[in-house]
Amino acid sequence: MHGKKLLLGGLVLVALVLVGCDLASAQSTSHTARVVVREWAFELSSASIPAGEVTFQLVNQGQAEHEMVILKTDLPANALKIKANGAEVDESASGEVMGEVEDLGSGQTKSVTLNLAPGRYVLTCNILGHYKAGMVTVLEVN
Ligand SMILES: [Cu+2]
Repeated sequence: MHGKKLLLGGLVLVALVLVGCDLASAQSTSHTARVVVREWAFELSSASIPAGEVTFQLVNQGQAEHEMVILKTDLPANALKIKANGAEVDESASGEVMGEVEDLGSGQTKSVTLNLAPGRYVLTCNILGHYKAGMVTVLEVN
């Protein structure tokens, strides 16, 4: 009789440990990508990030105002579709717009949290002329 109680107690303990592991892995699906923005580049803290909840923390270390548009696309970073004005990316023709951070003034920090599926994403600044000046980079989500 006493042995059965011990066995039951052991099973409860194992169940609690398993639940604890589940909670820990759920929390680890949230990740942060730090992005330094300046003329004329994006510097990502990492070129790839696990799928799930991704928080982009942007800091504008440049002098001009910038923005960041996140596109899901397989186009090469230097071959996005350009609007008729020749100076802006045609966002919807280039891919799926996942989100953006606008009006990031010099010295400002802003963040956006997105739920990203595995795939290839391109980050660009779509202020007139900024994409062509080099403000584009690729993020792999896996
Ligand atoms: Cu810009």
